[in-house]
Amino acid sequence: METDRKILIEMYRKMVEIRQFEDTVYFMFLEGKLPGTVHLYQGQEAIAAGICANLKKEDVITSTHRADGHALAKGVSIKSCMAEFFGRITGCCKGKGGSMHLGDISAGMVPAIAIVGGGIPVATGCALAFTFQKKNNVAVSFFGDGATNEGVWHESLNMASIWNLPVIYVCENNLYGASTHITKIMKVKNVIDRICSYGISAEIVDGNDFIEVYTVAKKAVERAKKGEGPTFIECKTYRRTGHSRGDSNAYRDKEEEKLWMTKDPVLIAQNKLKEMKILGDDDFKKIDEEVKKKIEEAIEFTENSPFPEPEDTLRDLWV
Ligand SMILES: Cc1ncc(C[n+]2csc(CCOP(=O)(O)OP(=O)(O)O)c2C)c(N)n1
Ligand SMILES: [Mg+2]
Repeated sequence: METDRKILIEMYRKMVEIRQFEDTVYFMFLEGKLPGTVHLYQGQEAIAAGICANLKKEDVITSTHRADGHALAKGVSIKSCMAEFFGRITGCCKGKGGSMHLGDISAGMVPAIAIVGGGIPVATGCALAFTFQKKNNVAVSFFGDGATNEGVWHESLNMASIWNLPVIYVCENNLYGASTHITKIMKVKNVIDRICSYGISAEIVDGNDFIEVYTVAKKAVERAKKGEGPTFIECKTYRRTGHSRGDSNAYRDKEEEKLWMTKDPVLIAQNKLKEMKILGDDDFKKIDEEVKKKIEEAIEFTENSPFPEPEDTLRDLWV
């Protein structure tokens, strides 16, 4: 029970870290200080936190253009994520990747791939490698609903199924691929309705509820580690912000938006933790302040870090 308490508190802390990290970088983006673009993960924090709470450092994840939530939840440090966003040499990819390529192999995160669906075969390959190496680890692929229209998604799932690979496919169904609503590109109601063709164990979960995500992921990790093969988890969720940059979501149905805005995963987590008498308002305030301090330290660290030199461009390349 004490372990459960600790896990729940740690998951909540991760969600707050992601939320505050993003509030900060978005503010700096609007101030014109952040180069490039930004794809916020706001509204989906319970998924990264709930899944990664079940993973060991040696388990690996792959991610997407919306990568910071996955990175922070998997244990890539706030400092190295912040520095990477700002292209500094102290970033997790030495400033060469930016927000869409966050990752750190030493933390068990393959640098994110922004090509939609790109991380799916990589996670499948990592799972295959674990079986060759006789390692009892699991690979997790995070991707959006849009990625399930890519051919490589279907090919990877079939291969993982026939070879019984220790891989977990986590579809974050936020109802949109950029500005396109899911109903315009998929005739079936749920993404898991597509899974029956692969014979993979699949489940739908409320992606805004960290405990539900955690519980389903726990089962999936146990199955994979017992050699029972892949699991597909469809997390129903919603982007609280635009797709990227200054997207105002003008294309979204206002009623749909209003409904989902009432389901803030951070508030849901607070209410659950209060109901379970695990944390109260003072604890939330304390966690907020502790995280705020870490974010401020990360900004200072970033601002004091140099940019890569032109000659670094050709370093760390595999040619
Ligand atoms: C192969 C490919 N096609 C198109 C794009 C442009 N693009 C970037 S993100 C995105 C939408 C992806 O939607 P989804 O997979 O649901 O992820 P979400 O943005 O909702 O997290 C698109 C079309 C891309 N990066 N890669
Ligand atoms: Mg989507």
